[in-house]
Amino acid sequence: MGSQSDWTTMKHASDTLTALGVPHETRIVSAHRTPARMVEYATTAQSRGLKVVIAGAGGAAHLPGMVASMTLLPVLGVPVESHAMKGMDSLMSIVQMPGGIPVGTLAIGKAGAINAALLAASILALNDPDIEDALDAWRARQTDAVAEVPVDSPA
Ligand code: RP5
Repeated sequence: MGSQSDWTTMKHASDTLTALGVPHETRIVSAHRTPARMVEYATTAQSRGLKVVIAGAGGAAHLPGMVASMTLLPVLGVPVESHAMKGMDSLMSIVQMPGGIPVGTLAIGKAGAINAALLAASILALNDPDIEDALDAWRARQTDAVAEVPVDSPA
């Protein structure tokens, strides 16, 4: 993620990966404030054994696209909700990649962070039956949690 301030959102990706038993690391890597760290992170990600990168950033969110330009790993982008534009700036910055360098872009905020983790797990599950089983169980729990009849919320 691009900043400590992104962690509130990106923690949902980390928590989802943990729930699925997917080993992962969490790092602050800013395209603007720590460009050398970003280059080091992106250019060594594959050789360190990473399989998928989830990059969350807000505002002029260059991080996912810049990382994608420096690795062949799949990069999933999470637009973090900004104060000024409610994350529309983040979304447009991440989703509108010119043809040639793809970033798989998720929804703004918490939903995008959770779905980035689930999509990363789906990619890993292609070659990992344990993660496939964990995804199956996660979906089943989600289904079981949906009531058939709505109830009133407490006032
Ligand atoms: C981006 O700027 C980060 O991804 C963050 O979403 C945004 C604001 O960062 P802070 O000013 O809160 O550190 O680079």
